Amino acid sequence: MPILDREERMSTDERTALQTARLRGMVDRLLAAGGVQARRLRESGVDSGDAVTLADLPRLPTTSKADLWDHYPLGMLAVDRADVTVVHGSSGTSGRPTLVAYTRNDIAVWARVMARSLVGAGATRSSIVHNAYGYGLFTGGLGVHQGAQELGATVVPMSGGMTSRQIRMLLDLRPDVLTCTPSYAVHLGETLAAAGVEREEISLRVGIHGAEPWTDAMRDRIEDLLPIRALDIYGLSEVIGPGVACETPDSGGGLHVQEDHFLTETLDPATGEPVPAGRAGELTFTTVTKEALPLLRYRTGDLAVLDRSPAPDGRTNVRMSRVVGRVDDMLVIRGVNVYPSEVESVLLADPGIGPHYQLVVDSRGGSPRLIVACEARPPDDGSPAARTGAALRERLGLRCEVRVLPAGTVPRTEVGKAVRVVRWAGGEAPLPGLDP
Ligand code: DLL
Repeated sequence: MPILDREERMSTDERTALQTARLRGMVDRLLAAGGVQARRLRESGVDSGDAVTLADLPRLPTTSKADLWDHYPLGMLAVDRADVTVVHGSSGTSGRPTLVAYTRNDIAVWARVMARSLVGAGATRSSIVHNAYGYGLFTGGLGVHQGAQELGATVVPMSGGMTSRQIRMLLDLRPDVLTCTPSYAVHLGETLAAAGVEREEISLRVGIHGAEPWTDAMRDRIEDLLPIRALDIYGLSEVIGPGVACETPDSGGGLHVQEDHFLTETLDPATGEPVPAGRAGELTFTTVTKEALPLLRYRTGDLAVLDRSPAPDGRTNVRMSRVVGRVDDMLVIRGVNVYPSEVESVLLADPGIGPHYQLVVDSRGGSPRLIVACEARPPDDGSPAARTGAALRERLGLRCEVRVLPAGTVPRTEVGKAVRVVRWAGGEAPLPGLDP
């Protein structure tokens, strides 16, 4: 399988030299820009990028979403406002928007890392990319779009929603690459099946799915519904958008991080210290080539494991595992820590349960309980609730209530990110059929 750029297969020495030079340049740019990051650098004793090495990284100051909020909307720019060509953002799970800015060169870097992801997935100039990530402030739609154009592929800018029109385009244009959230891939697959379209009639060969957490169990479900290899892509607006890291069919089960642009660390969320190799930590990126909004050691809140061993596909950059959870996503139910992804793995391992689910944290009675709302998958053998309840108890050490609801009850997300956790503090049930 081809590799787009030499930077993806550099030797450690070559990459270290490139990263060091870029880190020094970034530190100088931040100091010259004179904002909050410059102040923190000076406070930590750094007055110039000159002598900084990669080994110094753990001692440099960090940034977080709170900094972007404190300087909302665009107070952390490191360039003249006139050099900003595009603004993107995300609404975030808390509903509080974060805005990010790009120069012309930032957009070129983004298009390139996204093109690397597409090539890694097997796309070529002849590919037709059906892009069902949302277009707009969200980075998914336009990010993938620019990457496909950089590659010279044909992109179909579907955006999210209007599923019947998507089906029509899938059948008429015969794309080989599908880009959308994993939950929307399921929805498309089910809609195609419901329309009586046979697997053999579907032209898609690979799917590039991200923007929300998903599991290997969900991958199996997507690959059952569609004749594709379903690959994971990771990214976030603050760092650049989709294309920070992407899986390839033979990356050996990890996502290659484009670490010539994004220096990657995993930190203990509690202490901020680097975690030992092989342990999950908070992904932290330093955007060494970004111009408009360079972020030093940006703490993402996403938890993953890094692997620096050589990958079977010949790429030498670091691999991250799937995101296993978020620092702020962990539910604490009667003293037990639960990550939604862990529930997804157990739930979807049961062939009798469909891929749509929501975790309802019911705190009406004081001490919260976890209700797992899901749907049966045909042929319904009548026992998935009891089986899955037992499996969840075994895996999480927590008794949860599994409610198998009628097909179609769990809301489908056609636009944006799937909502997996809902709170029930009082009043009406968040889903029909939960009241006993
Ligand atoms: O979701 C960028 C993106 C678009 C990535 C399309 C992949 C595909 P934001 O809206 O800023 O950017 O949200 C970023 O989404 O911090 C993670 O918590 C989550 N996330 C993104 N990709 C994955 C993934 C885009 N593959 C936030 N697995 C991140 C799990 C993901 N979580």
